Amino acid sequence: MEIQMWREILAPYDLAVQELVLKFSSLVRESREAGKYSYIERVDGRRKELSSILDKAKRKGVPIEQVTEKIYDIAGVRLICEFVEDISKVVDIIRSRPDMEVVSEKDYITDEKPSGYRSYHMIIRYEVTTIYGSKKVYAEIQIRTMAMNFWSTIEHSLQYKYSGNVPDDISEKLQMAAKSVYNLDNEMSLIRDDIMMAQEFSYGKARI
Ligand code: 0O2
Repeated sequence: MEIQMWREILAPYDLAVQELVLKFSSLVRESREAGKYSYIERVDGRRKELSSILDKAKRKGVPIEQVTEKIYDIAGVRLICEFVEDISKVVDIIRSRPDMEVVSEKDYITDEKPSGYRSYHMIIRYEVTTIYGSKKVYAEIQIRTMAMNFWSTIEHSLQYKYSGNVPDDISEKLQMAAKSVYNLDNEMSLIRDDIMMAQEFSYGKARI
């Protein structure tokens, strides 16, 4: 397909990422300005590069004409939480939003992947309007703790470095590190109430 054609296809996804990042960042800001603990600590977003979309389509046997219907993470947003308990709160917030239609959910926190990967994934349908008109696109929202994010970022870059064939000894070390991440999240949960109170106190003093 031609470059202009891809621009038209991908424009709604670029806009969806921008809008979703803005909406979730606003939730963080509003909570803090109201002196309330924010269940979301940080928001990231990206539109998948065309080369990665084409790679994924090939890997999954999806014809090029069907990428927008069969690849759900062309628009991707990542919500980073401080504590595991915050993740279900964020999931509830998303489920209750009228502008985000939840299509499917994957709980890799209860059912950790064999690699050690843990994260909560939601696929949503989200409507945007560009110069080409209105369109509902799929977007993937990944929700995870800071510790889970640290692990998955390192693991992802190793997968990239070794082109998906990470040596066994490194995979084993990653699995051990994943257990440490699990333990760290549990230990941090023990002091969650104290940290929440301290944060509400400091945000409560914020300026208008
Ligand atoms: P990238 O480069 O991050 O975009 P499916 O639901 O099976 O049809 P998919 O997309 O494989 O399709 O689903 P899944 O398993 O929910 O994975 C979606 C995304 O989650 C991946 O996107 C990764 O971002 C992340 N992910 C899944 N498994 C792992 C893992 O073992 N390690 C890390 N670090 N991330 C993982 P992409 O397109 O694979 O990659």
